[in-house]
Amino acid sequence: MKFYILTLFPEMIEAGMDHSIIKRAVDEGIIEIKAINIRDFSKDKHKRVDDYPYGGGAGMLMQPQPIYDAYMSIKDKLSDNCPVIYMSPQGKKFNQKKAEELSKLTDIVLLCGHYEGVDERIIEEIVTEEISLGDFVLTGGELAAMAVIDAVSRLVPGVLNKEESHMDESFSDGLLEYPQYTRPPEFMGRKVPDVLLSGHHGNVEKWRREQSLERTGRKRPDLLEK
Ligand code: 4G0
Repeated sequence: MKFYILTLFPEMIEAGMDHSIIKRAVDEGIIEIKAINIRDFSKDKHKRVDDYPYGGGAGMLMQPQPIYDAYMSIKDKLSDNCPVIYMSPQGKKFNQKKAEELSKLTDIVLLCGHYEGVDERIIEEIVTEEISLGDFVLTGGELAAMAVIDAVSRLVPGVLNKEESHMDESFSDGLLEYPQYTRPPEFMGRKVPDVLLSGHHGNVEKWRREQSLERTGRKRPDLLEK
């Protein structure tokens, strides 16, 4: 699976994806992450990529031409159905189901905006969908794009090893994870629940199910209503 990121800060993507599980997946050739610097496609003598909005108003916008040319520089390599995802607070809310859907594709393009976003004609011309992490504003789309790349990559077969991949079931049954404990059996006077030390697998399963339901109801009642 190959991710292409159109960005003004390719070093941010490269640094952010150069650790731990994602780094290992890249090194093993399971996923590929290629950041394309939009500024390289500026035709301005000062390499500018932003300008004032027509009609006035606060802030700057990313101009369409450098983004379009950056996209055209990779277009030949992309699969026919390849989505071009614009990370934006105006997008559809990202979730685990969307991550699963994207993990089945061969190529994904992610467009990262800065300032007040991009010229609307870029959205009309090349963007196929807008995705948001939630109702908050970042200084740029890079952190949001990296969150999507991480969430999608860990679902690609071979990215997680056997120990790492068990963790999933939590969100796939729509409930929050039950509380978990490791050694020592007592920490700061707080004991690990007896049932977990009992060795009775039936009781452990029952306790975990009850805990999942209880904390979903308490912390995320919206998940139970679904
Ligand atoms: C487009 C995504 C992109 C428009 C990107 C900002 C938050 C998210 C950006 C703007 C982002 C998210 C209108 C400020 C870049 N911030 N919630 N910042 N505006 O996923």
